[in-house]
Amino acid sequence: MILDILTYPNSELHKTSKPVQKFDKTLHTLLNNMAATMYDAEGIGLAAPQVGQKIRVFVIDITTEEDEERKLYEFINPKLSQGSGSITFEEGCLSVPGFTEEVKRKEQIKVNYMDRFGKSKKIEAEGLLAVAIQHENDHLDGILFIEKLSILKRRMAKKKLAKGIKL
Ligand code: Y12
Ligand code: CO
Repeated sequence: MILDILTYPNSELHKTSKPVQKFDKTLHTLLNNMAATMYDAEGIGLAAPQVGQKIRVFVIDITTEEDEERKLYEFINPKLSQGSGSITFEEGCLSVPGFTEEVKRKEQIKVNYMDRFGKSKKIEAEGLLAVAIQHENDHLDGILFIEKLSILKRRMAKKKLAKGIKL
């Protein structure tokens, strides 16, 4: 099922999400629907608050048409640690349609998280995957990528988004 994606300036996008406690059918259905919604919208990442669910869950698939297989990541209750290096990447977000801007983030990160069955997992990510994880993890804390811009760029972005002008 394809879910509705909340878009800026919906205030629900600025709320903090709660950890998942039940790893049940309801969670599995949400994860399946989030992946379907992300693929349908041609995105590479989607967090639960973007579809109106304030729980600490996100999905990511950074594979391209050149890759032989799709690799869908499901992160539940993620905890990011030991970031190193820095990377600047032109980011976009399904909740901020038609707007992209460069954001500086950690180049390498370590993540502890759970899978859909509640099993603890660990991953070391770098490059685009690390950027995607940090972007989606910010959604769980109610932070959009436009909040990471310099004050000047953020002010310009918010003005343009308010006027509905695409950059
Ligand atoms: C690097 C940077 C950002 C992320 C977070 C996930 N971001 C997305 O999945 C963005 C998707 C997106 C898709 C759009 O639609 C199409 O391309 C058809 C789009 O275009 C418009 O809104 C007009 C913008 C963003 C992970 C890694
Ligand atoms: Co986003």
